[in-house]
Amino acid sequence: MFSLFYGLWKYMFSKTEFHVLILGNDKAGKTTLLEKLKSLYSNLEGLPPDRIVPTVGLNIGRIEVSNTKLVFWDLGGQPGLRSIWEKYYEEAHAVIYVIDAACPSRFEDSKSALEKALRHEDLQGAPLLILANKQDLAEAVSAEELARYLDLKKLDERVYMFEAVSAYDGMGIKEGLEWLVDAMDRSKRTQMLRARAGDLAEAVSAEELARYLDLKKLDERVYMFEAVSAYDGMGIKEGLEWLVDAMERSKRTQMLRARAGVTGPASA
Ligand SMILES: Nc1nc2c(ncn2[C@@H]2O[C@H](COP(=O)(O)OP(=O)(O)OP(=O)(O)O)[C@@H](O)[C@H]2O)c(=O)[nH]1
Ligand SMILES: [Mg+2]
Repeated sequence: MFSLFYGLWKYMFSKTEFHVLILGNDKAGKTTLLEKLKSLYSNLEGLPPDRIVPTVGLNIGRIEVSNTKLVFWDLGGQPGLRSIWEKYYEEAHAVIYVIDAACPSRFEDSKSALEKALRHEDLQGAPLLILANKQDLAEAVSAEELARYLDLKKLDERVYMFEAVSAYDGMGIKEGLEWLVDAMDRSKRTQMLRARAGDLAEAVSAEELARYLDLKKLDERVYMFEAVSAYDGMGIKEGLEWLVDAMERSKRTQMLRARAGVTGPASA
């Protein structure tokens, strides 16, 4: 039981870390958004827009929002670089998809790249925040218009939201991000990623494991189940003390000692 309570405690009070993938066409404003996020949520002054160059590799940004650590992965959006995106899908808790709302001629390209990403099974269940960026420009369409235009059929069962933002002046970014953190907190995908990372909140107790294994052959053997964590050391001392004691009392130890020519009782 202890392991379950400990797991629950750890689950509730330790800082959660989420990985957020920032995707979208080239020139949509992904890196500008990342730098703005750093300015808004950390002590770091993000790069000014005129120092930002097209992304070829990966930009990483870390911020903290209400006791939650967020790690952003910003990838290059040029068509030749999009094949790299899927390498990051498996570990991502959520996706921010950035669209240049002032450039309707590229909506179709955005839509097909997004649909392709959403079809990938490694992104199953990942909450999706679609940003209609560049709202500081007069010609930018609203979030509603962009949603109508994209008309994404595949979104039905996905947790998603459209938000109008400007990576230049910061408009809408906090609202979008708050929604995303909440969506990741509630998401089944987050549970799944935690379980895969071996989070103790998902671990069953030693008793439950023993019941599950139901080892018939153990009847005559001296044995014990112990709940442990090789990460933080929980349970390991108790298990090892029991094992030393069991070895001292064991007939097998007597037999091995006799074979090695050591005389006297096993506990000597
Ligand atoms: N007016 C305006 N321009 C923006 C905004 N966000 C980005 N830009 C401009 O759009 C261009 C592309 O921005 P980036 O952030 O490099 O775009 P990206 O999506 O990272 O592009 P890749 O790295 O090539 O995939 C730059 O000239 C930015 O200054 C915005 O909110 N408003
Ligand atoms: Mg970029």
